[in-house]
Amino acid sequence: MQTIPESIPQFESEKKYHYIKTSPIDGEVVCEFYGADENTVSRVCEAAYQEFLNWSKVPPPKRIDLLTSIYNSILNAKEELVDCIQTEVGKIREEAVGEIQEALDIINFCIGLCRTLEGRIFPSERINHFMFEQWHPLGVCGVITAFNFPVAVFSWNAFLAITCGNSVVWKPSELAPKTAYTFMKILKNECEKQGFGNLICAVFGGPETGSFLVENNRTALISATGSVRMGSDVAQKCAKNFKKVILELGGNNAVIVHKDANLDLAVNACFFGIVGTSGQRCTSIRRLILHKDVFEQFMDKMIRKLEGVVIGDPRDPKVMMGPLISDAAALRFEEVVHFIKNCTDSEILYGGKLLDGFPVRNYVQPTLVKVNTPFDLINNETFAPLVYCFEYEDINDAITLNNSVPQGLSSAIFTDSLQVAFTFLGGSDCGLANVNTSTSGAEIGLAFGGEKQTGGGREAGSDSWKNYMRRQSCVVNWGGIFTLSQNINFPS
Ligand code: UN1
Repeated sequence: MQTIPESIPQFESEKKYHYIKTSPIDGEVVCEFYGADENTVSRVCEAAYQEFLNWSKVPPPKRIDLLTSIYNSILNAKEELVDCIQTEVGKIREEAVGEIQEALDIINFCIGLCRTLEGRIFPSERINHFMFEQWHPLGVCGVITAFNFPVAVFSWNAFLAITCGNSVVWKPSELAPKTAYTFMKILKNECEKQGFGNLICAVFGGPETGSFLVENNRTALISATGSVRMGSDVAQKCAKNFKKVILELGGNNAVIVHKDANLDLAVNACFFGIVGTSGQRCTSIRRLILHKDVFEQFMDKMIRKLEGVVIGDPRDPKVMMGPLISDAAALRFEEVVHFIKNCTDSEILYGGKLLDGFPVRNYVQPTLVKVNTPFDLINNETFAPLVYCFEYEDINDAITLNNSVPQGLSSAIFTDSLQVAFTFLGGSDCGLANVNTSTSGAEIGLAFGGEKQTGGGREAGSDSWKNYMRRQSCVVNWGGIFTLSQNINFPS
């Protein structure tokens, strides 16, 4: 059995928290590891801090060299990484390859950013004064990631962070340690070659290791992806020390299909939103809000497509949907379906079953539930391909329903009416709002993140880089005469 070290750089820890990672595909053991203890986390953070002092002095355009060599080495290791993601997370090949592409895309973006990290100039009310903003790195950025995008979401954070002159300590999910370790080896090797060996570090382990990272006094920022409960805990711990946070927590994403929508387009897009990554993206569709005139037609088409979904070992090229990540996830799916069937005014239109004939019980059917009377559980995200379906008449009611959950990550509408589309864009309270495309599958070019319980963070494109830097407001008096603002004429 492969044993993964507790940290990179490697330090000896107390062998207290033991983890065995098994594949969601067949339960085979992938690797084992011990969680990094407080002492190890603090030594790793110190090493990252020392490297930050070196790296932050490298002019941003010169950082391109390292980013380019990392880009090339990821490209060379693509097959190895795809293999890890498939075995460890259960993604089909197409999606695992897409995840590596997402990492490469953000590096491309960062390479451009190295020459465009800009500050603004503002007019001063004082004569011969020059006012501008500049941005400085923060220090060590702690990055906590979930199992579902073990490479891409870390990449959004880590590459922006180093582009901005920071160093990084990663606490990957205990459900995807081997992918993280394989990725780290590539990064470490490239960083070492350029003389910045501890620029990107890692600590392996579960929630306890995550807490040590959050509470370590060397981390200046924590970017965390995962559950609302975890995010709330991270936010409270960071608030105590005024540490910066970027949170990307639960989604409860809805798609509205209006009566004038191109239904084939809507069905095709929603199909991926439901089935893709076995419903385990934070952007996956959790709710379908369908106009009453198209409800039946949409459902007929969707159910026909769902009947054709080949579920199984994601390494088989015919398979379209792999397993859920764990037995616990399958159990949760089963409990929710049981509750829906027995305790709610709703009906299962499709699916609802765990599949037999596999070595583990992680394989579930994509499931559509028609909700007649809403119930509390709809407010919680079941991280599985389970979708609550609603009917509406008035577009304003549909938007109200979109906004009625505590989370606010992604939203979408299908319509051919400009008026309806812009009414929706103005009305959705989510961080992401799409017209005629689904809630999942965002490009890296825009800022990614959501509101309310999703945590308010923004990662990836646009000006998200500002979250990894501190702003400095600068005034230079170049005239040789002291002048006060607000017209104050102070007696001297
Ligand atoms: C996530 O699930 O945490 O928009 C990220 C998407 C992907 C990223 C998902 N590009 O579906």
